[in-house]
Amino acid sequence: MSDSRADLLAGAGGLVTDDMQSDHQGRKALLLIRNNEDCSEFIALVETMGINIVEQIDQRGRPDAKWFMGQGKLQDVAEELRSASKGHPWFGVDLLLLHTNATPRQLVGVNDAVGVEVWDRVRLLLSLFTAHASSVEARTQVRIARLQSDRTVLREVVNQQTTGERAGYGGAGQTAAGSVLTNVNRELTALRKRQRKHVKSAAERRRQRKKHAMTVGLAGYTNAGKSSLFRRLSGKEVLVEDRLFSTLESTLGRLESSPRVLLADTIGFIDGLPNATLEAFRATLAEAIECDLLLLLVDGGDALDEMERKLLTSIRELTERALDANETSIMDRIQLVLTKFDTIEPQSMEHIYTMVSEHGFTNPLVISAHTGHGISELQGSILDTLFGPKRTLCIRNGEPHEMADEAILARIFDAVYVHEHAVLEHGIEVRVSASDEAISILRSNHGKRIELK
Ligand SMILES: Nc1nc2c(ncn2[C@@H]2O[C@H](COP(=O)(O)OP(=O)(O)OP(=O)(O)O)[C@@H](O)[C@H]2O)c(=O)[nH]1
Ligand SMILES: [Mg+2]
Repeated sequence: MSDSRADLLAGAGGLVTDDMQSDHQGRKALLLIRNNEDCSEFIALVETMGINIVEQIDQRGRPDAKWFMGQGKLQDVAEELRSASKGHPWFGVDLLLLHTNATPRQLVGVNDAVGVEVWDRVRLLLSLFTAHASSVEARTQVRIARLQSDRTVLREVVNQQTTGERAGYGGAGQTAAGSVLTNVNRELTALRKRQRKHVKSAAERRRQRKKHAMTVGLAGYTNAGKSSLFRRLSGKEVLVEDRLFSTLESTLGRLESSPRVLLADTIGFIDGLPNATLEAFRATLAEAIECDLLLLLVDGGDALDEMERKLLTSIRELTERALDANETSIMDRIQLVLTKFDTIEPQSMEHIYTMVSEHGFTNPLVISAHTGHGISELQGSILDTLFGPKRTLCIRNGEPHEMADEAILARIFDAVYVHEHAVLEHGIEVRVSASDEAISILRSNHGKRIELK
């Protein structure tokens, strides 16, 4: 980043709108907390990025509308930061973290007071997404989300300059922050246009695919084990890591045992992402949500209240997204899957079943992508839901003037899901997954030639 840009942004709530700043490994940060709130997830996110929190500073009381902390406390922090010399634990700290979502006014206020970059929860997530985004598509959606968020901060700065709360007017009538805002708006328009085009062609591809295959979406809180299950079921290599938001885009693969079934792995959910930010990821989520069956994954190794929090966040996100798409039936298409069975204490199983059934999930499946526990049951259940129960049909040899056995077999292939078939002396035996309805249609078309065993 050029010096002039850095100067310019130094007064803009600590925004660094440049893409350059995507590696935060090794940075040192302070974490400001109000009222001793639980920050474990926030800290896990920070650690995922390789940032080192050198101290947590907690203060009781209502968050201040401008300074987040009490003004005196914040000034003390700023003073100590400025004077920290070599040997002081705060030496080299160039990032201040606020554990929760702050208003643009607070971000600007705190940045003005301390003079280093300030991230609240949303800015932390956006930085993490930026660091993990590897494809063009993921980078575009993350950039849109970032610019949208930057824009609210820039607007606050411009607003303060217009009302005279802060200096900023140069000669040309527009403030420096104002011209950055103009650029941000311009870039957003261009990126949105590109994304709209992409969304349109992705939707068309989805529509085409649906003609030939059934789709199963994998959804759940970040780190629930979606990609691990995807890999197990499809055999396709995807990134699996013990970090939050390894996956930022969707990947499609075929169910290894049943190529007519497509699987979609996608980005996970998390608490505290405002709708405007999530909006940028909607197209990615659509890949998994617009499916015939949705597997909702919940990490079985979590503590019960943590599991419930993540389950509720996932349900909320799914229903909101579905409502956006004018769909009300999403809950009917969800199968709950408890993952990481190998990490679940046997005595907790009963409590887990009780908790999930309180939220309407009476038949959760339990799996481990690591040990393979429950995987074949899950595959069976997927086929059962999509095509109907597994059963055996027998095509009886016909008279010479009747339809050939092979022609009937071809009809069966078209109508239901065929696992295998064998030619026997008296006809052809076919193992299928099929609904009662599909079977009765076949039988009414082919009379006594098709027998249900
Ligand atoms: N012990 C155990 N660990 C698992 C199992 N399945 C997944 N994990 C681990 O959980 C972590 C997250 O797994 P992923 O498959 O990347 O989870 P994800 O839901 O795709 O995560 P994001 O894409 O980051 O949202 C990894 O460290 C996996 O090795 C399991 O069955 N048992
Ligand atoms: Mg993943």
